[in-house]
Amino acid sequence: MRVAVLVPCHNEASTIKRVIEAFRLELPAARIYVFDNNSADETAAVAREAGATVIQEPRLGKGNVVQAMFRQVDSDVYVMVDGDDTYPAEAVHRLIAPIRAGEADMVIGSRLQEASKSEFRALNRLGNRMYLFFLRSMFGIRISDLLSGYRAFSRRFVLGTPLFGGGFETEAEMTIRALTRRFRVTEIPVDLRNRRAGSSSKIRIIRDGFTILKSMFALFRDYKPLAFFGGIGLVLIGLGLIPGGIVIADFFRTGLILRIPSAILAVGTVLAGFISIVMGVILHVIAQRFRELDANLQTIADQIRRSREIKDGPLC
Ligand SMILES: Nc1nc2c(ncn2[C@@H]2O[C@H](COP(=O)(O)OP(=O)(O)OP(=O)(O)O)[C@@H](O)[C@H]2O)c(=O)[nH]1
Ligand SMILES: [Mg+2]
Repeated sequence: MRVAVLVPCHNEASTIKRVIEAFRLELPAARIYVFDNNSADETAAVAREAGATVIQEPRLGKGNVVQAMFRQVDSDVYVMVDGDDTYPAEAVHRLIAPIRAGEADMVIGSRLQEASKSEFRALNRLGNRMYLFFLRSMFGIRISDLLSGYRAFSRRFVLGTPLFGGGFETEAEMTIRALTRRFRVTEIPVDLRNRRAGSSSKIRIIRDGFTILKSMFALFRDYKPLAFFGGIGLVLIGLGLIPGGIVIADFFRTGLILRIPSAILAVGTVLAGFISIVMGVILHVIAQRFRELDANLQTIADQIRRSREIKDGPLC
């Protein structure tokens, strides 16, 4: 089975050599790809010298690079790891084992499981907790690390998962798409190291934090439209009942509609709420139909792959 190690990099010249050497030691037969994103330092040259295949991606952003990786690299097992030397290469065997055994389509190297001894900055730990809370409330998904940059994928997942997020929302996007589209996802604990002195973080907490949240809400709207628009509808109806209740109380007391503006506001808000709920129902039915279509397409792709395997030997 071919294994490809994919390393997204933006200005990681100080650490990339160590990452390549560590993975070469663990997986001597694997091909290591460094996807360089307009680095201003020597990342590409250092990576090439260390024996990696360097591919340039002109569109800045980790998500853009992940999309390029999924399109350009052909392998049976894929490992994605940051170029900042914070993830342990020794854990890669445990990471790819479920993919090799055909038991999972995505394995997340979780930095936040109980068994993980991770050096986490307090703000990052808090941010991760918040995202896990949103993930659980919106999608009912319970995992321990939504944003880990250390993962293994099956060929089936890489070929069958369209990604659109261009930046640091890419990990959240791939996790949510995988789980809502019923790919098999498992987690294994890994220990995160702090960045070494001289290497600097690319994440901008506020900006990237909002992008991740925005992308989670967009996926919630797309995959759970009834909960999204139905929720908005119920809130609107609830708000409309405040002026509406007053107008109705007046009516029962006096037999007259005394507050015309309140009555108009109540009718408008309650109607908007109903429209939102109806929209949610329509989109839910459409999404359900697309889910069936998606499942059928995956079955067809699996069958084609299986018939090729029988002809050419195992692919994945
Ligand atoms: N190709 C590419 N890689 C990027 C880009 N931005 C970040 N990366 C890489 O993505 C990986 C993760 O970025 P980090 O800055 O380590 O983000 P993080 O791991 O969430 O946070 P810290 O490790 O705490 O800094 C690193 O290998 C970066 O070099 C980008 O625009 N293009
Ligand atoms: Mg990092």
